[in-house]
Amino acid sequence: MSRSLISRRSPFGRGNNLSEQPRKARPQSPLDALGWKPFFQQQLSLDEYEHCEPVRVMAVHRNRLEVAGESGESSLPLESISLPTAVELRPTVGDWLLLEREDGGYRRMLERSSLFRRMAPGAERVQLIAANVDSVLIVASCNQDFNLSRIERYLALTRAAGSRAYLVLTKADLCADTGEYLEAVKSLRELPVMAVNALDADSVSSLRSWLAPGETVAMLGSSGVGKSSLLNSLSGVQLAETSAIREDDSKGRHTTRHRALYPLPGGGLLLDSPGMRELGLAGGEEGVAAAFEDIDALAQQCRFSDCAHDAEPGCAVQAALERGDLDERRLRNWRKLLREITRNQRTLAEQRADDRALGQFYREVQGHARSRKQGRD
Ligand SMILES: Nc1nc2c(ncn2[C@@H]2O[C@H](COP(=O)(O)OP(=O)(O)OP(=O)(O)O)[C@@H](O)[C@H]2O)c(=O)[nH]1
Ligand SMILES: [Mg+2]
Ligand SMILES: [Zn+2]
Repeated sequence: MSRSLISRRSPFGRGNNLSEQPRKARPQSPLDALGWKPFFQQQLSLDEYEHCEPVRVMAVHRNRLEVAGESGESSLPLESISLPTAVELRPTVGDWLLLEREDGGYRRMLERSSLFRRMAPGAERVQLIAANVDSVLIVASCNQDFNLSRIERYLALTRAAGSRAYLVLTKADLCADTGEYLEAVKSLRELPVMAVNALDADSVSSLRSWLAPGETVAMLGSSGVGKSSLLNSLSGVQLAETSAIREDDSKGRHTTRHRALYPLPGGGLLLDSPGMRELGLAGGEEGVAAAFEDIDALAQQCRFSDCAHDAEPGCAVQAALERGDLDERRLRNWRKLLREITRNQRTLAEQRADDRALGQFYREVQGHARSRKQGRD
């Protein structure tokens, strides 16, 4: 692929020029501003260091990737990459790729520091959400769409990926009393929370401490909670389209269609994504354990190590429920998420076995075809 075929723009050219912003921290290189870290640098061989340019995947489209690097933004046709069959090894938003300096050709993808994935809705497959995410803004709105169990699900996913989590409660301006929402999220323990008006630049500026320069921050939240509005207010530019929610149930209209990573003027990169109606957990019991530390700790005090926490004698979980120390809804959600993980892992294991069998079948067919051909020659 020739470089001249590639359109080059500044990754910061969409109205938010990083160099124009006053900054307290030490000046960053363009690569640092895109989230480049020693973790990635260390993976380069001497040859790659000399001959390759690292670029970050800013957006994924049907047949091309939008990437950004030291020399600006470009488009990388997917056909120029030999994509591995395993979904988890394919480039997703946030990934770092090495391209040949000479001709822009694809060399390889770098190892990830974190990976967000989910069960693809309606399919027995894993779908990648984003890679190399440092922290997550879980976004929920102070209206009838607020759902504590959904927030717990996002939290489990975030903890499983090993990323930091923050909770942003939007639409504080439309809500008579944010107190009840703040009270409700207290059960989530170690989760820092802020209530904002996502349409107001002053109000969202309080989130900047969670968006340090070079940090990659994803947003998880259902449609209509104000993810794109947050992005627009934080960047000071209308980067993403937004649209009004439905009046009857406060649900959104799935306005954002693509995942994309946006560098913010004060540093930090924000990932805007479509509201995900279904966010099936593809794995990560440890994420659930971390998001439900209280229940996990109780479960370890049960008399029987295989306690199902139903009616067993000496069950610490049931005892906490009776004392009123544990919310029944929270316990139900914990069980539900763990059951879901077990079910999905079984499905994925069967799927992988099927894939392997199919691969073997194709190899055998090819082998037969070759030996028949050799017999004829
Ligand atoms: N008053 C007020 N309106 C808000 C706030 N946040 C979002 N909105 C409005 O809510 C609607 C939905 O906001 P979006 O930013 O499009 O929501 P989204 O999360 O990006 O939705 P999807 O792209 O569908 O996932 C828009 O009409 C916004 O103007 C807020 O804090 N206060
Ligand atoms: Mg949106
Ligand atoms: Zn028990």
